[in-house]
Amino acid sequence: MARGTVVQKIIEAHFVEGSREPGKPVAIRIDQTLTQDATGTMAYLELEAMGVPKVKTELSVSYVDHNMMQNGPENRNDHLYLQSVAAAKGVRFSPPGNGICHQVHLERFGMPGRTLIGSDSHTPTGGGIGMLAIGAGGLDVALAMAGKPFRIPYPKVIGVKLTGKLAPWCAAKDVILKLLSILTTKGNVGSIVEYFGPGVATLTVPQRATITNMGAELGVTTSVFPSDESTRIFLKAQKREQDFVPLAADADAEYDQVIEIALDEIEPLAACPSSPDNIKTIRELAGKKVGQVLIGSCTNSSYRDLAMVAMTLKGRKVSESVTLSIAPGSRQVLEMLARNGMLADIIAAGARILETGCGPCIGQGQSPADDTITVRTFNRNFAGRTGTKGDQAYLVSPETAVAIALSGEFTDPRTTGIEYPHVVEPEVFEINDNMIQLPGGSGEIVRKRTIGAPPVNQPLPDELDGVVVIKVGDKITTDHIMPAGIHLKHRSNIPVYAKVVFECFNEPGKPTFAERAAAVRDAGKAGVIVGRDSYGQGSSREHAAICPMFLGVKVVAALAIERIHSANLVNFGIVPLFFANPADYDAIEESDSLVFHKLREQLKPGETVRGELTKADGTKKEILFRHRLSAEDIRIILAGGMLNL
Ligand code: MIC
Ligand code: SF4
Repeated sequence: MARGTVVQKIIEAHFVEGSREPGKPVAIRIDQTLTQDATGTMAYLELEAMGVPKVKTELSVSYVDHNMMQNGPENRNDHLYLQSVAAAKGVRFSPPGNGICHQVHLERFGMPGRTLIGSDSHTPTGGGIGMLAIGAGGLDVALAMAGKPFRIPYPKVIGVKLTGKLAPWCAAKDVILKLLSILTTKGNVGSIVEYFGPGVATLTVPQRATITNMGAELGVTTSVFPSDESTRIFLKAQKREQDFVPLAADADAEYDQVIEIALDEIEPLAACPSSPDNIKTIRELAGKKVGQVLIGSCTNSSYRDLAMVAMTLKGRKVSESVTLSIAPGSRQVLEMLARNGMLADIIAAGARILETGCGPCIGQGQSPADDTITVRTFNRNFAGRTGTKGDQAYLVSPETAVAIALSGEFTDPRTTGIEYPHVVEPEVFEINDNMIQLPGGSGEIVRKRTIGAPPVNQPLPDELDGVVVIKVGDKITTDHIMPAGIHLKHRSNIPVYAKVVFECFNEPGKPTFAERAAAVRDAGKAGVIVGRDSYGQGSSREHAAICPMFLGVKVVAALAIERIHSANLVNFGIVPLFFANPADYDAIEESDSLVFHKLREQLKPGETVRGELTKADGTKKEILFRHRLSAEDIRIILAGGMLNL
């Protein structure tokens, strides 16, 4: 078992109760929370439903960065609700235009040694500054704001030892892509990645943050770097040196597993369609034509990244066969580029400048043409996430992206003949918090027509008469379950948003998933979803639990379910079960009946659950399920979800 690690030290300093045995739940005190608008409306509606007058955390910040297209009034209605509820509840508010939550939080609020939970799966970005920063569902974030501790499985710690130094044109992004090629997106649930070794000192905080950000794709609880001289320099440049504390693993620290990565052997890589762990070298892809290049997102839009892009573009021209669009991560980054002239170099080269925010990363505009390769500095390339069906999205570093933008095809940036720009990190960043709204004011909450209430579930029935509404395969992401893009604006309106659950699996001329599930519900039965490996990967969106719940789903049965999604299911009263015998996955088909007798009694920590499968032809089979529910989880599920408690 790991000892003497940074992870262990932060957990000890925040330990409330629970176990120190890997896999068993431990409750930790949460110092800071963050929310973004697409998950935040539900989180604050839930906080209101809990009757919490003021947040109890050291710091809570509400960001608007996802839903900024404002096609119709919905987005702005959300912003106004968020702004007013933040003021009333003691939460700081970062309005649209101020930047992506993770980038702004790193710049202005992150503190080494502190705990942070955020209603966004890329909250681990804060690990770059030495925080234990974890993504969670909105309800868990609301509970943390209410002063409740947060439960995680006591982690296994995967130590990643970094040696050497990155060569020119090889980037922090390539380091995390390399790690994804080793650990993949599956099978890491319950672990935390901790970086150590002499290579750590060669990376700046924004580079570390790129690595911890995309660590989310590993499916781990979070990733963390020590806090050292680089951290102090970054905080000083943000005029926050007082927030610095050093934090390092003991010299004789032990990890549960150690992976060594030699930074000097890292080369430019890409995650190929349509999974962040489908890794190839850019050398292998060289010459392939590209139609679109996008630079930005919470992974790669720091000052360093965009300054490097600007210096490479200076005096050159974007290839006529691509469009290059750039979304700076924060207003701080954009303002600095504007003041030092780099923005002009970017514009002169032919790039399209987008608003600071998530933008195309979550399918808000800039969908690629049919049959076109799109290359992005983002962290996710799940099928259809770009907004184009059948898309071919590749994920790369800004170094590789800018080389491709100039040539119009996959190009190893080391082969362009361009001298690698040496970006000098600013001694002092442009500090301008004038848009961060502090709590206070009249306390009046603005609630327009499109702001709904969080739906409430019924307690779990004892006889659960289930019907399999859908059976899906491996690696179903929350983007499959609850599409974002053009549907994102309905996040605060569950009856409308629920219509598109599993939209990508709907077939023309047949009833949609939503229609089938609602028919089962209206017949007084319970919906069952059957998944295979790694069900619920990706985002933290609790809508992937709330909307199925609204449609009457009571059970998700799979071979494996990812951490955040599983917690969201519990929070909304849906039972996450695992096939005890994986072959039973093959025995089940859509429309089969799956009945659980005395389910309330059957659900005990560590005990098997029996279900009775009846096929269309009347044949019956007993199916055994396992679960990993704690006594507390079971209490929540029996009540029909956390809000009922
Ligand atoms: C994402 O990157 O998928 C998102 C959009 O940021 C989500 C949150 C959401 O669905 O609102 C995430 O990563 O948690
Ligand atoms: Fe926004 Fe994309 Fe980051 Fe999610 S991954 S927070 S959509 S920039």
